[in-house]
Amino acid sequence: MYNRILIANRGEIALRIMRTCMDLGIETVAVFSEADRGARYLELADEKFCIGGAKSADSYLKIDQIISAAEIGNVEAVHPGFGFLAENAHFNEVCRDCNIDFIGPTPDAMQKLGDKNTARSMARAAKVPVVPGSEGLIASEEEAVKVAAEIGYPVLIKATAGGGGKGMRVAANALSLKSAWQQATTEAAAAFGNPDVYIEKYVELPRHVEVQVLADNHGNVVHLWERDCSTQRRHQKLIEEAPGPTLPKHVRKAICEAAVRMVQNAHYQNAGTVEFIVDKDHNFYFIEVNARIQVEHPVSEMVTGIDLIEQQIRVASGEKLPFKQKEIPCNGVAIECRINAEDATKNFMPMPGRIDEICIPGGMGVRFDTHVHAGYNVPPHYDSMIGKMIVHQPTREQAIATMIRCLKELRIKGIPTTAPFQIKVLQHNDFVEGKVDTKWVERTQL
Ligand code: MV4
Repeated sequence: MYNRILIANRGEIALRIMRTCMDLGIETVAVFSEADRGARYLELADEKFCIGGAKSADSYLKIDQIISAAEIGNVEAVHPGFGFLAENAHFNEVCRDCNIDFIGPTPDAMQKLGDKNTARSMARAAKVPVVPGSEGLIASEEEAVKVAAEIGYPVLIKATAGGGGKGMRVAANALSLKSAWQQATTEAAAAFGNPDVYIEKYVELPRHVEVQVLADNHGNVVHLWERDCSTQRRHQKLIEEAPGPTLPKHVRKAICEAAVRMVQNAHYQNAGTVEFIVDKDHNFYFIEVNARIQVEHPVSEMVTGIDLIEQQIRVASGEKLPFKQKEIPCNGVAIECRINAEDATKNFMPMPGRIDEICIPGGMGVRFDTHVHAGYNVPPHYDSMIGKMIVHQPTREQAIATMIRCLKELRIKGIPTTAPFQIKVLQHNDFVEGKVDTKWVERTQL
């Protein structure tokens, strides 16, 4: 087990990692930008280093600065959290070259799975269902038209270096496909430095279901069941829950087993998420692997009783998984609401600023992961999430009721948040009946 770990992140996930490290008796080294100087969570670290200016590019994305902090801080491992450098294979490699463990997959697995077309081929090889589409990359608009004619419209053009919805274009017919291909490749080259795209049949109004997986360095792989993340707006998740509310038992079993096969074949190690879309007939299709711990990992922790950050650290240090698949339950229902400093009445405009007062809910099955406090200034430089309300109850009905109570009890004075909007979603019949797909928020007047 490690003695000292550097946390290459900020905010609630940095505090989340610190807490598990402290529970395990592991010292922590924190890094912070000028914008985060003085943040209260930093006081919990055994040592902290300023790594640069407020802009992410000047601090949390500065590999040399973070490595310097790791060297001076004399750490054995780095936990990247999510976002920033969490899926940067080069950073992963630099850590290992400097004899610092990267708490995550190998650079090779990260690199391969980061290329979405390669990941798709790996899924096929693992007999994981993929959306009907091109065998490989599409080199011209003529080839795009040919492939689309075979799979049928509408089709989705995806950037192989994209992910999370970035670099996607829908085309309803051959004419629009030609311009969509041009736009997609130009946009991908500009955004990712890689113009390569592939094509898939567009699955209308899918649900977004993802499977949490955990693999050690000894060939053992388990899943921690699935999460439904369909309640999202423009690819920004708002509410996540475990287990998925609409999956029949046989589909849950199949999708979780497919995720395990994918991870085994990819020689993936540590925590990861295998993401699927599920159509109205419960057909599921592989989309991508997220090679990091995710924002919504707490809902999987609540229903399984497993501390995922602890297991990430143990696995990275070479330990074997301490449980077999049959020992991992899925108890009750957990729901997470991301509390963002945004004004839902103003098109979810980010509203950074000072939190004058905050009252955090509690009670049976209530968890609020946050780094903010009264007097905290929400900086404008990073994403707008200021905390995550998580509830865990025996049934989905109870979990929804407790979440609504908590969102009402939550008092944050000084900035608007998404809580009032999420109350409306949780009270809506479609949500209660599990009829929310990935476009529901955008088409429903709340
Ligand atoms: C799709 C899809 C429908 N058909 N692929 C979105 C980003 C990445 N996670 C994969 N995504 C999707 N891939 C096919 N062939 C629907 C999504 C999707 C989505 C698409 C548009 C708007 C919001 C979305 C939310 C989740 C998934």
